[in-house]
Amino acid sequence: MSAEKTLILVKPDGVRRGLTGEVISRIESKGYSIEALRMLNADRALLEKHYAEHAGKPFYEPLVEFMMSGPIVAIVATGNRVIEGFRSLAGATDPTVAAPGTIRGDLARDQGTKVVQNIVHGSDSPESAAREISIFFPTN
Ligand code: DAT
Ligand code: MG
Repeated sequence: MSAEKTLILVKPDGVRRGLTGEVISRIESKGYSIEALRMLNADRALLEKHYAEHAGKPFYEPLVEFMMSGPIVAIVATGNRVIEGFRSLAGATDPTVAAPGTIRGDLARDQGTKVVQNIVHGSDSPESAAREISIFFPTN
């Protein structure tokens, strides 16, 4: 059986703050493998595809703007149950209540912005992982 894959993003706040290495280190320290990695400036069309499930929500436009505010790093990580495992490493969406020990709990906080800035994205199901990987790594 081939190992599961997930799509991880280091968001613009993570890249700006020099936390890309820290995020990669936590992925690798947990024992997952990095299969692909690229830094990019995401455009609106790409982000609208990636965040289609959130279209129409009050934080949608701020989310797209935030994700265009600087470079991001897209990563495909692999390993058994990596989707669930990375979500656990990332912690809760709201960094104020994300558990200490998680990426969001240790490295992020409420910045008073319309959209939550929380360092990382991780796919939440095999279906979203496949869809999101094809958006960021169209040739994989
Ligand atoms: P997650 O990134 O934990 O999967 P999500 O998919 O529900 O969370 O939302 C995508 C991003 O949008 C999330 O990382 C931060 C932001 N966000 C989510 N809910 C929000 C809210 N109620 N207010 C502001 N920003 C929010
Ligand atoms: Mg999500």
